[in-house]
Amino acid sequence: MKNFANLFLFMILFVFSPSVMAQQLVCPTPLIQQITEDPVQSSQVSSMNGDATRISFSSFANINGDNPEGNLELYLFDIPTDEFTAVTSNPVGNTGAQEISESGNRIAFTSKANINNSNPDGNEEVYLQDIESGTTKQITDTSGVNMNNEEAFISGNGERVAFQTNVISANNPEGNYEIYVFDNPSDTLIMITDEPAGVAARFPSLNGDGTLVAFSSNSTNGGQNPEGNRELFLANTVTNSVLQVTNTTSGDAFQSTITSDGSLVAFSHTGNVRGLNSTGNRQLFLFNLNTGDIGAVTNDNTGDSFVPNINGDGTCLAFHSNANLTGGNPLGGQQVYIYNIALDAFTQITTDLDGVGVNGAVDNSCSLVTFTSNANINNGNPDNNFEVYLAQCVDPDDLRNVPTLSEWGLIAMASILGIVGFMVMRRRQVSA
Ligand SMILES: [Ca+2]
Ligand SMILES: [Ca+2]
Ligand SMILES: [Ca+2]
Ligand SMILES: [Ca+2]
Repeated sequence: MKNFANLFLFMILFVFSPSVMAQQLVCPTPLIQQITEDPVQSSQVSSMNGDATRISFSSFANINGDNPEGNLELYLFDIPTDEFTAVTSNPVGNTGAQEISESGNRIAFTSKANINNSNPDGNEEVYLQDIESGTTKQITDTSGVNMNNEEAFISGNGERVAFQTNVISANNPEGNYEIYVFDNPSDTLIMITDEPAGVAARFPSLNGDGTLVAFSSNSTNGGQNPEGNRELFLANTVTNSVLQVTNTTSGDAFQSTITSDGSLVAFSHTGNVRGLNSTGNRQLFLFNLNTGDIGAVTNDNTGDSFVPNINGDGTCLAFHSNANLTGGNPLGGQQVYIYNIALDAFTQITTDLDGVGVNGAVDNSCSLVTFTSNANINNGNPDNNFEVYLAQCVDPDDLRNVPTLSEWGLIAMASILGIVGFMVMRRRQVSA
């Protein structure tokens, strides 16, 4: 089936290649594949490993009959075999925010379910799932009403998990939001932030080995952030130091994402970071740890850009935005984009306006992007619940080695392959 799909992709790209702009990646809308399909129950927050063989996501749907209760469960989708695996299966309690490691060996997630009878109080705990062995390790074991461990983020090698917590403990008597990192080989927790009441450290992200932790905090940082707005910080667990990356007078830092080698940190901020955002839109920036430079990814006053997700190799990043970044989003829909760093070029992945495209993740080839959307993409989601998708793109360099055939012959072949591809894709049903 994948061979047909790839051949179809190849042919379509060839037919359209004369119109390809030199500095743009190619990602025509028909190449978006719908992964989940349910008439009612939504799936959310897909994440993909670096070589694009595995997608993790959470879903209320009863995929493969594993979730008749319709609570939120964690699933794994294997791209080469088109198979779903239920990672969690609980009668009650939602299992949500999750991320698969770049190496694809583990998934970090948070859950309010009573997994292995170890969370009877039902607050949100952090877990580490080993995919090959199927074992689930509980990282936090806490209790307390409205005390939760959230925003689990896994290192590229799957050995460390960062999260935010507002649980009251001896280390955090105020119960403000602090960042911790769990080190799996040593089975220990590392406290990254230690702030007083009123300060919230949030949205952690990790590099490949988990020694660098980026996060957003409104800490005054010993007078270096006197306004107490949310700035981006970068902690190093080897040198035990924390760098304040941004220094703005207003606006806030939100989510960030780090390359495997830790050399680049992409982040979103509404402040005028280094004079690059005078309009105060939510923009994306790239911080180069080696040079100290910060460059603008988006510099656009037509909308806001959210949740950057850089690939491990640091060649491109996925995000969603309601800005009109390529001219293809004049009505301001929430669309998924990828940004190629070397080409300094955006590709708009989604175009539909009857729903949003959000939370993109891109592989190391910059050619496969998973995301979720409630739009009726390719007429496969008329009920407008959230589904998981996989978009396939191709680098323009790949087009140069294509042999020449007549254009009409290609269109005929592409049409035939398209019909086959369509039939195959329609067979990919998520059992209700
Ligand atoms: Ca269930
Ligand atoms: Ca608990
Ligand atoms: Ca504290
Ligand atoms: Ca500041």
